[in-house]
Amino acid sequence: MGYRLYYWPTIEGRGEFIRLALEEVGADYEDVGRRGDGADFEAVAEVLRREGAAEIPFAPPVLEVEGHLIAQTANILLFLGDRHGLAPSDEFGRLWAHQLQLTIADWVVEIHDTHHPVGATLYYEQQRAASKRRAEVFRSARLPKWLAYFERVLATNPAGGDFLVGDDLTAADLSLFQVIAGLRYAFPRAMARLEPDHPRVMALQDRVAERPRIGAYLASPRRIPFNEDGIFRHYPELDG
Ligand SMILES: N[C@@H](CCC(=O)N[C@@H](CS)C(=O)NCC(=O)O)C(=O)O
Repeated sequence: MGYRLYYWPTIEGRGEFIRLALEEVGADYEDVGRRGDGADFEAVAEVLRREGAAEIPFAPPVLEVEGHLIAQTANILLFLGDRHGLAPSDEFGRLWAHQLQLTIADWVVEIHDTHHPVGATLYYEQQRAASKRRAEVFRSARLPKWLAYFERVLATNPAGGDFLVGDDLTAADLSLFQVIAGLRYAFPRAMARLEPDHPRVMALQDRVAERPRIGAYLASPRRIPFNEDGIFRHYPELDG
């Protein structure tokens, strides 16, 4: 089955949560924004105004499958998880994994807002002072709270805590991996300070990176390097 992923060509962004899931299951997919035909941004923008689409997406990432357009990162991962064994099969396990996915989505918004506290339509340079305040609060209060939460989820998993849910990988594990990788890029000093207190989260990080398909993907040109246009941006003045 072939999928089409629509996401902005130059950043990992929220598209990366989908790419990691597609790569882990070895899915056949086209990353439309990155096909290199010179119309990459336009190809992604087109899907948002597609004539005759039954489901109109508000924003990318969008996954096209069998003529349907699925949007909202957590929703796409709910679909892929069910289809490709990246989710528990029982009702409450499935809801729990999805709950964690939605929680990660909330975290991602907070991370984004450290460099865009006033609004997404202004450049970072236009909201520097507010970013500094926001990032301070994020680093001192919110980041420790988020990390402690996921450490606790792993510690209390009755199946042992190698993964967030049950005893097997879910899309939520892949997404947590991406958030930690991004935080290490964006806030290296804060993360160096906090990581030792969260050994289970960091062990999961290594476990995901060592998975054969994920490892191959991370080493490939398909993995876009972090940069200062995406969600996880390294501005030294926001770290500490
Ligand atoms: N809640 C949505 C957010 C989607 C979103 O904000 N997409 C960004 C890129 S990461 C975008 O292009 N937004 C355009 C806009 O909000 O106008 C999700 O999780 O997928």
